[in-house]
Amino acid sequence: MRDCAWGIAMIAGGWLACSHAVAAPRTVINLHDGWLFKQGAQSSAAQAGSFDDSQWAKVRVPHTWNRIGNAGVTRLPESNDFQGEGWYRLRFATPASFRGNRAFLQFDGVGAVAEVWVNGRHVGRHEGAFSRFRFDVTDALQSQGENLLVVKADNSKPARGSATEHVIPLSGDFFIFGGLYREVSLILTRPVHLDLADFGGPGVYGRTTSLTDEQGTVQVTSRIANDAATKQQVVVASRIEDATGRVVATEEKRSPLDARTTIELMSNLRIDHPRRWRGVTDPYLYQIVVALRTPQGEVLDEVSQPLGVRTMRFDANKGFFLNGEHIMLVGASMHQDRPVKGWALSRADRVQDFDLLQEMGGNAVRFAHYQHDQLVYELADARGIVAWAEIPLVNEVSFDGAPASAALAANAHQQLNELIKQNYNHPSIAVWSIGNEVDLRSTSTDKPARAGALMRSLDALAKQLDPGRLTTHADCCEQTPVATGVDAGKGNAPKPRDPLVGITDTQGYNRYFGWYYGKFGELGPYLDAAHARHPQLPISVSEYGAGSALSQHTDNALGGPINSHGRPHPEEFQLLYHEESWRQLRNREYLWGAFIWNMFDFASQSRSEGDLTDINEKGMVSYDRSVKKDVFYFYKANWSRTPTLHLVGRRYIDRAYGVVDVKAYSNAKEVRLLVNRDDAGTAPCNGGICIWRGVHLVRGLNQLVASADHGGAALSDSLQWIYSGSPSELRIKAGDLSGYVTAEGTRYGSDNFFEGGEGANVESPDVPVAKRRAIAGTSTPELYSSYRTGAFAYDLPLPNGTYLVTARFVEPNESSRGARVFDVAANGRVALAGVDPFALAGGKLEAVDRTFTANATGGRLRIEFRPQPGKAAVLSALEVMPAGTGASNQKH
Ligand code: GCB
Repeated sequence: MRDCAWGIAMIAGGWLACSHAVAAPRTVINLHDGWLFKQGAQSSAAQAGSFDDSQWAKVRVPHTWNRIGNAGVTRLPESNDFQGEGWYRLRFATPASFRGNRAFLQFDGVGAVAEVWVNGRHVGRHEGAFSRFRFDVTDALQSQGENLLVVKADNSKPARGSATEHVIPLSGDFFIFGGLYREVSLILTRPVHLDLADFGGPGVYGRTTSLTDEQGTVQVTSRIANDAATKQQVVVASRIEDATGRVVATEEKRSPLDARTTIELMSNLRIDHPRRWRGVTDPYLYQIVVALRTPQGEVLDEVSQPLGVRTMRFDANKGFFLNGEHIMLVGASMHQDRPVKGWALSRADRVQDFDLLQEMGGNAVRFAHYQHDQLVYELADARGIVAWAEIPLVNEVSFDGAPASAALAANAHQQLNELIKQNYNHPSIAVWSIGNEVDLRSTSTDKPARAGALMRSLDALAKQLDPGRLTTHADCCEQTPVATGVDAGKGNAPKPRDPLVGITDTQGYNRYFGWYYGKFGELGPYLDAAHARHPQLPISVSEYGAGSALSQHTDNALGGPINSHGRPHPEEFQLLYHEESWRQLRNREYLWGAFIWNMFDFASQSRSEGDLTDINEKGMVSYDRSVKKDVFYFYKANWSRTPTLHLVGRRYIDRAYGVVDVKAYSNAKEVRLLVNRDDAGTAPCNGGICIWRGVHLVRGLNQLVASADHGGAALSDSLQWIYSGSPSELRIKAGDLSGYVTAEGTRYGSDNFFEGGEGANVESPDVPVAKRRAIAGTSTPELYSSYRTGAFAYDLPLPNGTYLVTARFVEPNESSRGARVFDVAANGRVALAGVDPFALAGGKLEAVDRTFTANATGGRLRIEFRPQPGKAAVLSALEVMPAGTGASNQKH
């Protein structure tokens, strides 16, 4: 297929032009410019020529009217989350080369339902926001002169009675942008041409049917359409070209074509000593070229498609094999959006996304949760990135838990047909995914999930369309209790949920231990149990991830509970999550892949998290791609072969504590650290992590420089931190990831230096602010809003000397004296005996402080909280100041 050069589609007077328009057998004219746009429903008059569009906005396609996702904790006024109709009108001239030819309009993606009129005539409707579709407009076009193209795009929120009622996805954790957000083009062909009406596919489909080092056989199926009113003779010349354009295999067939028919013709082409597509090692591509000619030799049409010859195999115990060689697929999922532009991305945007994935060392990508632009599959082919392609069957198959309606099932089938037909030839694609978390909705409502029948029919369709690839699906909920809390409250019986794991050939598990539920360490054992439950099923981790806000930091990511659906989301928590998760994934050889959720922060209207609004911030890279988060370098150190050294803590500059653990991510064996030019020692790097414990900062600016030798390459990295505290003072907000600054400017750091116990909040973040119980007896209730509980100790780094230690308590839960009693010991000697916060304060949720004196020796002061048997100590904050500086306010 030959395209017009980009950007030359319009010339003066609105006539379309193309650099080689007339000579080529097929002409593709991009319709970028000259569009008029209006948001909101219009009368049907807008379909016709006489309609007054003089007030409509001039736009360029790709275009979306939506604008979602911004920095800050409130939605900016420039946001536009309108979901409904948007209308586009374009006047364009019939190209001179149209005469005697066929014309098709091609839309690469319209969010979400498109209705199209040409010169007032309705030419088609397409449901689904992600796939390419074409309409034959030959009869609607003027033979010469001006045409009017009108498109209604509708991204109404799916609901009963809405335009998207039966269009997948019914819901999802991503925004469906409205509009002509991918390319629109006009294609002119001869009446005999490769089929353009095959679910938006290229009409040419190649499949490697046998492959050895000596020879590969490629079966090429061509669909040939004769739109003429008379029978035609056609010569179908198929060839394979190598990457230099040299022809390595050919076959010609001659066939009669009845009037107005489409036929399928199969050719078998053999490549001697084929060079394989080897993923990132050698993503070698051939091209399949199919030319249609008249018996006299005139070329009628020609289509080129990528070909990569390779074998892919999934083994339930040993993972993934490319051309017989084992590789663990590691990478991330991607959505398709950016700030301001939304889904209307440029080629350069997509290239940058691949550059970033590859810089991080990814060899695989999950294109979630829907069909992406053709360009990204081409990039995956060209870069050797193994891809997971998917249809947008997400969360549920109906609004009420019933099986999918016939209309929704038909739409899911249509979108799967489109995904597979349009992307069949991309060697990078390893699996077709027929859904994501299809029964998720049932876990949070009292509805059943009857997705089994639809999933089975989709699986069968995928196999029928493409016997050469396996299917997959990303599971959320195998073993999740049914409708926890909902049914329990209502006393209803649990609602049934169809088992989904095992329907597809391979399985993905979306699991978030340590983020949404459970503990980091449960991931590996969970997967082992899943593997044991399904010993024949090749499994992957299709999602794992944690959010991170670039302006939110903590000194110890284990210091308090994470509020996964809210704020804050300290960047350091994301680091710990991934360090711990990857540790469990990397050696589980039965896993065929692990996909981080997500490569980039992305728009999701349901999110108010971290320091952002309408953004899911689990990305390795920020929404605008300007910041590679520290976690990016953790994976780079582990996955990529590029010598890597990165000091962690780039954005946590204003440090709360003067004694810190410094961390670097590197694939060097060891790294040396200088702090303010002083040697802080050489740390070994295990699993990409190099740590220097207990590094002392000076007051003011600190310069940290790390350096390493990586196979002869000298690596270095540096960062600057500021410390404005005093080394002989420590203030810690216990059980909290954020810390706290009083109105007077006294800073309590996040929980740190602790051993044992667990951080908790007095009120769970799920409790609405208005309903939270107040903490009395203090002017700084916020300081008492969290606590450490259990049996625990603090090992405080302090210069030798005598200190006043103030422990701040609140009884969060117990409602009687004696329910919680503990001693506080300093350096092994009891300093406070029989602390009972309820008794001391005279009630629950009353702040109470106790101060005592203790000595630091050998640079440390150890304070232990020792509960009576069967009870748990609590501590909300700890303040340590040199004795003689005056005790802080003591409550009660
Ligand atoms: C999931 C979903 C994905 C969400 C993600 C999250 O399991 O498949 O669409 O965005 O979790 O961040 O919660």
